[in-house]
Amino acid sequence: MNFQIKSIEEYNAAYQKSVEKPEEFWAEIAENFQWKKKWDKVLDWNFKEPKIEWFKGAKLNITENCLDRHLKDKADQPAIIWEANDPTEHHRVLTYKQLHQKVCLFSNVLKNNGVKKGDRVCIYMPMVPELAIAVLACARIGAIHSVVFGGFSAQSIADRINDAQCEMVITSDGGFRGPKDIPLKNVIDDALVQCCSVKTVIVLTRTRTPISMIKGRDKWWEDEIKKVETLGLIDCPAEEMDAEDELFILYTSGSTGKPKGVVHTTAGYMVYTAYTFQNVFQYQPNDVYFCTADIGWITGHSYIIYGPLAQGATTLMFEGVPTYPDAGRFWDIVDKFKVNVLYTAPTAIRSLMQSGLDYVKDKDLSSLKVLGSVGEPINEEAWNWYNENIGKGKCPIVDTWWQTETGGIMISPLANIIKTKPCFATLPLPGVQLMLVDEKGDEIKGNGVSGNLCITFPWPGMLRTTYGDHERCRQTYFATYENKYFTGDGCMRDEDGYYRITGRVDDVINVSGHRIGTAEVENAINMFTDVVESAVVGYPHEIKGQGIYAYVILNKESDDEELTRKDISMTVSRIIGAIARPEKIQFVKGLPKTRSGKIMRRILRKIAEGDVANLGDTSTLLDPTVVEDIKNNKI
Ligand code: 6R9
Repeated sequence: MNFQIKSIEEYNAAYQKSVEKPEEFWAEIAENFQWKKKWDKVLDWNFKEPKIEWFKGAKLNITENCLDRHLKDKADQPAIIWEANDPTEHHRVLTYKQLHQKVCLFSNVLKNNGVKKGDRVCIYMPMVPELAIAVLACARIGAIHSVVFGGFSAQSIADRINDAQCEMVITSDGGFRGPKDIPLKNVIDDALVQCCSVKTVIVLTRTRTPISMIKGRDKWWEDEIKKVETLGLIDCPAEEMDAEDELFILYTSGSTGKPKGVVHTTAGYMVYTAYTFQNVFQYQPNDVYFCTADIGWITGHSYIIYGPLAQGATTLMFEGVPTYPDAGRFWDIVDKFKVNVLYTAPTAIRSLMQSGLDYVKDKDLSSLKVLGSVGEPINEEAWNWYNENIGKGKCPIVDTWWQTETGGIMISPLANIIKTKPCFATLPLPGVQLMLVDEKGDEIKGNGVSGNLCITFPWPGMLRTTYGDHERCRQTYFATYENKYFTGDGCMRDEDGYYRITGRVDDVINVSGHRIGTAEVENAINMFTDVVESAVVGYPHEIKGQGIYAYVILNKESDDEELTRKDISMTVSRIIGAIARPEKIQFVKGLPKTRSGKIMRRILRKIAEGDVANLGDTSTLLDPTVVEDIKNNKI
């Protein structure tokens, strides 16, 4: 592997080359992978349509790169180490050879059930190795996976299945998360009432929760595996995929309407996740790498499965939550498996920080070399706590900024190479051309400035479209500023040229690192029988980063406000999922609107933040007394 950057000079040289000769730069990196046929052209693009094609004409299968090619020298090296939710349940280790075998077998299960190249498969599973196996099996036969996070409701799953017209669902009877059993198959049953495209449901046994199994549709994972074994379908040749064939769909919230299916394709995504994984974490052979994300989010896709496995790394997967059975669980895992690289989220750090140092003090964390952070801005206090108490001042913290749409890390220190600074994602990776712009789209030059963060040149890991609606992709990301990809984030560049992400500038709330669209939550609240109208904003939350604050107008006064709040909360839970439940619900008589009927969220945000003295200009409001009423009844 010859794309590892080893010094700041090498970083500077790589960055410069990536800007001056991007095609040559990425072609050299791509030489390190296994291709069935090499590309005819490295890059073809315009941000107008947009059209982005990387490694055009190349043929490959990503699982040959993640599995087969490591069998020569890493067959017996652990590919996945799995730690169960319950610390007394034995952990599992899958070597590259074993993982390869299991993926091949399950690929044959998919084929045996009629899944073909290009078909969409929805995966709704707990964090067990079979989830990674299901994902890789889809990729091996060329089916497009759409993983849905275990916390989403039946309605959300149904919307996603219908949007992608999935033919199959892979799930399990249930999942363990901390002290709870999550009834995954029950939720799928509820969802499937609305989905005609699904012909088969494969159900893994995990919790042994009683579930329904519908004849002809539902099949046990274990039985299906036995069937293909009996048929002698052990090996499964990897399907030949085009570089730009779709690899997966992952739904994410935006500022308007329903979630979008972000589409990633094969070759560019593979090259980008592998390259960034290697360079950001400076992964060394035999290191144990632990990313605490759920595979239901992009971080799990790119940095539990594809990036690490493409690099032949040992990736640790954890089924549970950081606080079960107690707030020392991450540190127990680091100690138990001698973890070298830990990649987690600020919300987890803040929650563990609050539990105190008793849970850290007797744990041996000396194996740690690199710490990572992702998902939301990390506040200085959390950064310092992580640095001092977990890294013992010796481990660089890589604060990695990126998005579902970017596929991989875009701005981050490279461990031990780029000097870190609390709260700063620091510098762009090679291949990433950033620009700060003002409202009009004009570039903000120089240092010590702030603006909206845009990217001006394609990178291999970027999204190609939003599933089934290319115009929406153009509108959302490429129409705000001409010829630029707009991230939706605000950002500052300090005197050293270091970047600090300040948060979303659109109507997206980041709750515990999860993106939630205000419009989505409002739609769900408005479904509640007595609601006339609602407006949702984010407010600073000590642990979650941001919490959801909802202003709600009822059609009649509630005789039990607490109960009505719970009813509304339950409604949101049913429609979207528990992650979108508002923290605070304030009943109001009216919402601050302009004369043209637009809700002035700026004012609502200020009130939710507790900054009532500073509401700015309210003279354009239709009825300024509304604001007084909201201020006086703030919760
Ligand atoms: C990978 C992931 C993307 C949004 C992004 C930004 C926020 C992510 C961050 C960060 C500050 C970081 N974000 N990483 N903000 N510093 N290191 O989280 O993808 O779920 O799509 O969220 O998260 O606001 O725009 P996704």
